[in-house]
Amino acid sequence: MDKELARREFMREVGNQPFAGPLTFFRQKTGDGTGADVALLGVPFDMGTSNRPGARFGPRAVREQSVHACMSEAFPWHWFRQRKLVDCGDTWYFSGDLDQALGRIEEDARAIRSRGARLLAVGGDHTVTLPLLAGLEGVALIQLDSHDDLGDPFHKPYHGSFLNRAIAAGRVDPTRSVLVGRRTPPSAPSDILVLEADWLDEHGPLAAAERIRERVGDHAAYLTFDIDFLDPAYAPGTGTPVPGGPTTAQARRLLKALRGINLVSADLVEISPPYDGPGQITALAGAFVLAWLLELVDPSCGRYTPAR
Ligand SMILES: [Mn+2]
Repeated sequence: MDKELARREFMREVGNQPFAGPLTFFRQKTGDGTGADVALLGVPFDMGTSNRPGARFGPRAVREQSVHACMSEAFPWHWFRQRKLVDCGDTWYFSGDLDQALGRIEEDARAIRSRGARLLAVGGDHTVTLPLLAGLEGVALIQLDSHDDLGDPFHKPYHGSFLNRAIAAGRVDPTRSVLVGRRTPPSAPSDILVLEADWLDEHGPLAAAERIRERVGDHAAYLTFDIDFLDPAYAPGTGTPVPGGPTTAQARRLLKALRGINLVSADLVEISPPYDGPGQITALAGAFVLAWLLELVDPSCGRYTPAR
């Protein structure tokens, strides 16, 4: 292949034209997760939303904005050429069938994990974290969220009760778990360490990361990033926005400071594109959060230095 052709091939691969071409997460190839280091899965589900719906459009919107995270050679995504990342598409279910949807999400999560890939999922409302935890036992949950999601477990599953159910099912160990960013009333007592949004504002993202590290240690951890963790000024396109939260920059510092924790899986939830602002700022923030999560979920990522 001559040099010019090789250059064009590379540019096509990394998505040099963010406005053109088919959409996958970070322009990566599609697959079922076999042979992949990290598998990305879209979960277009919003039947569990208590307020503004629309999170079913989240995975597509994040795919669209993710092209900005890999559009130039200057961006540190050379990593993508060393590690295998695949887009596993979206969980399929018959629209309107809650039980089938939860079952299918769980099947997809189990299948991807059985193929040896680390699962990184994009919702969907927060209900999806419960089935996404399938196959994991007693993980330390790191939840970045303006709500505690410990709501009434006696109704059908919805986005405000995923955590109660995950603890009851033994998938999450509350004594190793941390919630950061809450600025709504507690729903129920629990053993989870809560770093309120006011605490985060006062002490900053690096102190929060330190508390998380102390709490989680070397234990297998799962990080769930509810986009409503961010202040609605930075992420208006979400189901239940709550002002008084951190900036995207603070979220970035927090996530970068968690490098080295034993993160076995993660998700990004609650992006509702119909409520997004000009420039699709919520989905754009989400795409970059996803990229930062990718660095945490794949432990080799931070150690790779581009050869140039
Ligand atoms: Mn939530």
